[in-house]
Amino acid sequence: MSLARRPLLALAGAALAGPTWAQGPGLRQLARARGMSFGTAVRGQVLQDDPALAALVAREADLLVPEWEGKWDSLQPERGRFNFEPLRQIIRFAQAHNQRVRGHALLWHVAMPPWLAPALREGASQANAILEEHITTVLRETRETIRDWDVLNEIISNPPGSDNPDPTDGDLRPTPWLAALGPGYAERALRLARQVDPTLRLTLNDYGVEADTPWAAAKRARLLRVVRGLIDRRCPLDAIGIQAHLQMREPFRAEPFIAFLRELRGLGLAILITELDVREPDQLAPSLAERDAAVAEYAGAFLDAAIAGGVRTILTWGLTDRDSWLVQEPGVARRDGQLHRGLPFDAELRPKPFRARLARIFAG
Ligand code: 9MR
Repeated sequence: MSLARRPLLALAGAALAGPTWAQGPGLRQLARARGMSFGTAVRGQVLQDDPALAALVAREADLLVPEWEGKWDSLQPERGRFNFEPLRQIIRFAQAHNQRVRGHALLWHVAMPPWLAPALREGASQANAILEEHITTVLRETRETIRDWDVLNEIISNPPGSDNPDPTDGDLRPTPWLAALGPGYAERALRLARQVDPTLRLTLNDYGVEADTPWAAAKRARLLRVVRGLIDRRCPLDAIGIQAHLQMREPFRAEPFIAFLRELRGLGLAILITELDVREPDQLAPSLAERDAAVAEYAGAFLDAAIAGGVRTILTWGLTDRDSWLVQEPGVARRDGQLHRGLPFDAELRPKPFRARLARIFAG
């Protein structure tokens, strides 16, 4: 744990003893009662170091996704040396609390260990062998404990106008994987995963498809083209993960988003919200109460649309403002010294209107 986060631990005991969050059913229970599922990303280190947060995760979530422990740099820090202990720690936590775990991510161009990009440049047959060894070894390890993996993460290119546009008008994002293996790599990874673990749910997970903007519409079209191409080639694919790192400065409108979800469902795919959180706009409302109400409203409108479009599984990317990448990642954290309040609980683990909105949604 970083020194910067240490002082917050002093608050943990107080929050644990406090009257607010321990009342009423947890979100996991409310979701279950509605035939839905609620979960969150977790980091093993945080579960270990922060008992109050761990208790909150146990109470609120019935589905966990490792925020880091299922990525290449955790699982295969050196070429050919696999390290499953951090992932196993999260799986043990989940088992102890009767929670399920989903996997993230078998193929991504970020969180690559330093050896990987140079190794992929050794040529297509080496790159193929590396991908095959990783997917095979990891899925053999998790066959009994993880039944849903993000096989492909963020493979769709970002159109002009988005935060991080790609220098291409191709549908696939230019990454070391695309460079090494060509456009067939997505199909290759999915087929391999199906072969190693035939009943695993294979998920393609991506972001930037939520807003009512021209570039998000373009990204929805790119994703649909890629997915249709895979299905036309009878490539196995079961679900689409919509990350939903929402940004309040972007307009959201239910109709185009629901239409997109219906197209995906029409292709026989399940849809999950996998990484929900909300970035507040540059111009903040004057009080915390107003800010929190606005975040809840934005997230709520999005979730209502998602559910109308057939979503039954919702995960937030962390539960609290204490442990969120929104406050920790430079470039995403606010520049005005304020902390984003984009998750259901605040940094002292108190529930915010976002949590109440989730509870209302699950209560129907
Ligand atoms: O929240 C994660 C952060 O702690 C990591 O440093 C980063 C790189 O591994 O990944 C973040 O999670 C990302 C997720 O894996 C994929 N979608 C976007 C998430 C936020 O960047």
